[in-house]
Amino acid sequence: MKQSSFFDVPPAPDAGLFGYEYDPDHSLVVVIGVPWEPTVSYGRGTSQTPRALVPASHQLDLFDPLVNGSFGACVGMLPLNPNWLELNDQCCGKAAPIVAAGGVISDDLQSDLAFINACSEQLNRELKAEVTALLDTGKVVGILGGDHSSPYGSILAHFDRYPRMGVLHIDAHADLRVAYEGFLHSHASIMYNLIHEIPELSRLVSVGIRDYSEDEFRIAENHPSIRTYYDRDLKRQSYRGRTWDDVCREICDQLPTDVYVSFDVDGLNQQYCPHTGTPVPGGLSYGEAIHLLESVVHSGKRIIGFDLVEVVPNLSCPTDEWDLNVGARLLHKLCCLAYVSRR
Ligand SMILES: [Mn+2]
Repeated sequence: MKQSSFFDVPPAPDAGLFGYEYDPDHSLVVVIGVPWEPTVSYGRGTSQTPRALVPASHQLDLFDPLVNGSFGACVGMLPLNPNWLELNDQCCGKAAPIVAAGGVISDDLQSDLAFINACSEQLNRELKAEVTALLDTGKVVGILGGDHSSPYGSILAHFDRYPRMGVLHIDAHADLRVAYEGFLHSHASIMYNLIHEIPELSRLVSVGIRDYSEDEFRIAENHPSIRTYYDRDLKRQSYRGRTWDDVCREICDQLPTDVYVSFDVDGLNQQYCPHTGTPVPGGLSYGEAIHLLESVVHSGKRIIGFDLVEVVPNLSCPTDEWDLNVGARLLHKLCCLAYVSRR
């Protein structure tokens, strides 16, 4: 199913992401949906997004000035892995009492916790293998979560391919917690796990951070690879007259040439993600986030891979597509920038 270039006809309701189907010969940018949220600690629903965002993406106009063309036929999303859907359902059922216990794991919860941790490791292993195979054929790969634990295997696969890469991490949260609530691969632990699994990671630049523990603050301040742009500092600089463009130049200067973008939608102000699971006041505007991402490419760096996580549809009112609309636009922009980076 192709979007028509000549008529303003929307894609069929069952068409793929942005109206296109995955085609191994023509899809240069491949999106993998990871419907995963066992470790979500507050509002749920992000595992629905890989399925729900696809029809919402049909609303977009696909012209992008950076691509200088209608960008869509080069993107394809793989069918959702039915085993991951099944594993997520099993794990979410077992996780609920653990989350409710606030991480105080009684003996009768230990086996369920071990099961969830094993499933997280299975997902990471399988995703890493799948992404590695796609990178081997020259594809650019983006992950659509799911919670912020879902892209872990993909980040590891990208590091194997691009060992000098740095990570640009947009988020309200530092995600430097150690096994939050007992989950080794918690959505709140992904950056902690990353810097420990890859001590040679050259740079982790986190932007928009405004909800973090003292331990996370100490880790961020003391780790030689981490640079954190706290939301309160960004706001103060803005109030004192520093331009966002100037801040973006500084952030880009902190990054190596190869940049992996990990974008938690709650890094944005909640007006752009009203149903995300762990909202925090403050955050980037949509325009600031887009300018930052475009600045990475304009500064001569390459976005070599990405993930978009923690987008949550309005489950109580499915006709309200705002969260998905914003998510689809962010995903499209990330696909465009990764595609432009590839040339
Ligand atoms: Mn977050």
